[in-house]
Amino acid sequence: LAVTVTCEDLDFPPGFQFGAASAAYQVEGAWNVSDKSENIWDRLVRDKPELIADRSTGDVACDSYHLWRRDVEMTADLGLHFYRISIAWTRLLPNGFANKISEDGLNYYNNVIDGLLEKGIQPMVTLYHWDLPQSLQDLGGWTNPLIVNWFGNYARIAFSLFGDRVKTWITINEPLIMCDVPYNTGSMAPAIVNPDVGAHLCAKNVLMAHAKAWRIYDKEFRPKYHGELSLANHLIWYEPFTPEDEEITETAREYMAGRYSHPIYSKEGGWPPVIEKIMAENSKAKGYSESNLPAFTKEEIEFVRGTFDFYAVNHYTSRLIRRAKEGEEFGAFPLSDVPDVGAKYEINPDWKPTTSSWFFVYPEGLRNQIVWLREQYGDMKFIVTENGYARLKGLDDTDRIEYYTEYLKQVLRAIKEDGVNITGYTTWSLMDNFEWGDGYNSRFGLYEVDFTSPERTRTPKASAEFYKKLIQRHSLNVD
Ligand code: PNW
Repeated sequence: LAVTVTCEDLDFPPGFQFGAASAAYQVEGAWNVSDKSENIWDRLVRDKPELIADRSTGDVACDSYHLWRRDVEMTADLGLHFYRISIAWTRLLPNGFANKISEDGLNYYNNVIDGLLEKGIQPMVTLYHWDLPQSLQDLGGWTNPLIVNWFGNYARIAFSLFGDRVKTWITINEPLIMCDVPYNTGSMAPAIVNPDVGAHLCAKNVLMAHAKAWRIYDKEFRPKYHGELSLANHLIWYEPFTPEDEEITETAREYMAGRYSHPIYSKEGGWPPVIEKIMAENSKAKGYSESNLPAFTKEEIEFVRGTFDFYAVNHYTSRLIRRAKEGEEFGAFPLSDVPDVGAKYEINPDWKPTTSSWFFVYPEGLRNQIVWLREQYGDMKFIVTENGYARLKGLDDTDRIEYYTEYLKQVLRAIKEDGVNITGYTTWSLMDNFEWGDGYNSRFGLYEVDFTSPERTRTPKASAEFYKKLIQRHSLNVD
């Protein structure tokens, strides 16, 4: 029996905001223009071209460095409330350190920010979307605790240059994909395979660096600029494969989402206790003399705890979790199994695959994930800072429209039935772009980009028309 929904049910609450996102390395191009220096992705695509499916690079990408006016025009055509961009650290600070600000880099970001504001679109700015200065990587990058200060100094400069106009900041994008993927699988920059130690050093330093930036903003900038900051977490939702897998699934959630949430959002702070315990046991069993999960001191726990103004959710996909059988081998976390907690994953055959190997469609995952976060950490404001759909090129992307419709229905249910305070939603992505290891094969854009034309022509897809209407009506009831 079909359930009838009234138009009312499909309306978004007043004030709910719609945006779209992109990231510097994926769209800007101009990798060596002016005094911009090399970052770890510039290095990776040259050193290890075999890691990119089509052996492409972000050297030119969408050429947004030169075509930013067109990007702004697109955001205005869609009627976006906000556009989420990221700053390329090496474009603003060519040395990586705070001792030199690039004039051209500064002009570029001023142009984009002012261009958006002229059209009434709020810029949402991410400080770090994975393009670490190679100069800092050479000093250990995210495994060196000094990066907490390096990042803090970069953040302070960005706040002082743009904070008068940028009111929503994301400090760091997806610790899960920037720490666990590179150090467990070597498939993303800096591609250093060191699953026992590297991934966890990165995790702790990322949390500390985020907290440093939040505290700098809170103390030095919030009183005059009144903005909001958070860290964006990539969350793969886990459900039990069988009813007996309930407990291991909850532990796997603590590993996936808890490691990067508990230290910031929980009342007590620090690592999730269950993960701390498992990691201590695993490290001992492997013969290490201390836990591979680096401890937080009491001061550090207090330093990180509470450093948020909202929870930023990046969500695409889900997994089914089960306990590994005796002697069963594990794939690497997070795209495959969760070896540290002894969990294997399965895919529900009903979940449609996409052109990205890690990505299966399960709309309820978004609602379940957010409700879980609220249960763990209490009521707070949530913003979906990324959600989108991967497919091959083509303007007639009705499957993407279906994806957005179904995931947004789950956002509405979380708001209306579960009473979660979700205040905004962001599509990934405004336009097709360099999709990391998938190169230009896997397309996420509302606008198609012709990567064979020097003009990098952008054409709206069917999904762009859909999103525009949705924003106008402030409702999923768009026909
Ligand atoms: C996120 N995975 O990245 C990022 O924030 C974007 O830069 C990216 O384009 C978008 O999602 C779509 O992929 C991910 O392998 C990259 O599981 C890889 C994975 C997940 C997210």
